[in-house]
Amino acid sequence: MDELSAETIRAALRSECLGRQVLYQDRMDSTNSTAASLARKGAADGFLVIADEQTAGRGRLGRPWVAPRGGALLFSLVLRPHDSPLHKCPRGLDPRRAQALTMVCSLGVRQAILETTGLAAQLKWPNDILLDGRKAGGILCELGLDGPRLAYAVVGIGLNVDMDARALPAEYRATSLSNELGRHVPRLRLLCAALLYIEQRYRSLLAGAPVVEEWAAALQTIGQRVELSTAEGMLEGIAEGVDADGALLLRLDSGQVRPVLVGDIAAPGPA
Ligand code: BT5
Repeated sequence: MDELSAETIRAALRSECLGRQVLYQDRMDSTNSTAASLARKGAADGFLVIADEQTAGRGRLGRPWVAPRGGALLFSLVLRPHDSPLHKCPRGLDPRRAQALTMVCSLGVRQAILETTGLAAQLKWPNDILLDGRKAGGILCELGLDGPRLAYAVVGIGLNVDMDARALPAEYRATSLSNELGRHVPRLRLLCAALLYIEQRYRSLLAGAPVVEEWAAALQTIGQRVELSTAEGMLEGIAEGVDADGALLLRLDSGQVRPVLVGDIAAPGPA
């Protein structure tokens, strides 16, 4: 287990903005909750909140995020697209396009995993990071709105790095980088690479470049028959692609194509 601290992180940073301000604690309830409360008090774009252990880590829709102390990367970034030193973007980001922030983070983490370990992670719509078909990480993007405008976003990233994911409940179908490689994987180098590669894509997003093509190309489920659990119930069909906002385009058996922005791919459907 490698030691993380605000000092070791600052010394190893490769990014210009993300992580320049950092709050590290060995234990927090949830880095997303702490980051959101700091954002409400004015924390700047790129503020990093990171912990060795969470007592109430969460995923989407109130689901738990569980990780043993010290073996995972558990961090959140405060992002303020309308007020970023990386690129002047006074119009900010339309909250309806906020899935782009999840795309930026998953692609950055994927590149960091490749650079530091040689492993090629797959992404699963909408927010999973997979290794060999098992879940190694997830992203939780939460928004702070000021009327119709995005005041801030908090993107939280949980990644199973140096831990035995077989100790997690079997139904998670989880793995970790160290499980896949059969060796110890230090977290600090991976964290700093992730911040750099997230920042590069975040900067392009602020400059108006679309990230959706790169994201769609990294998604593992496109072209497959899937079962999708949504607020309206289960839907089944072929995952044909994603639209510019990141909604999954599901071709139903009726031939109709339905965009779904919020949901989970429950299982690959019958062939
Ligand atoms: C996610 O949600 O995948 C987003 C997870 C984000 C976690 C980070 S950690 C830092 C920051 N602070 C927080 O409090 N959260 C963020 P979702 O798609 O809803 O998936 C949640 C599901 O993943 C759970 O219901 C479990 O089935 C599974 N799961 C929980 N812990 C896991 C782990 N360590 N590895 C793999 N799967 C896990």
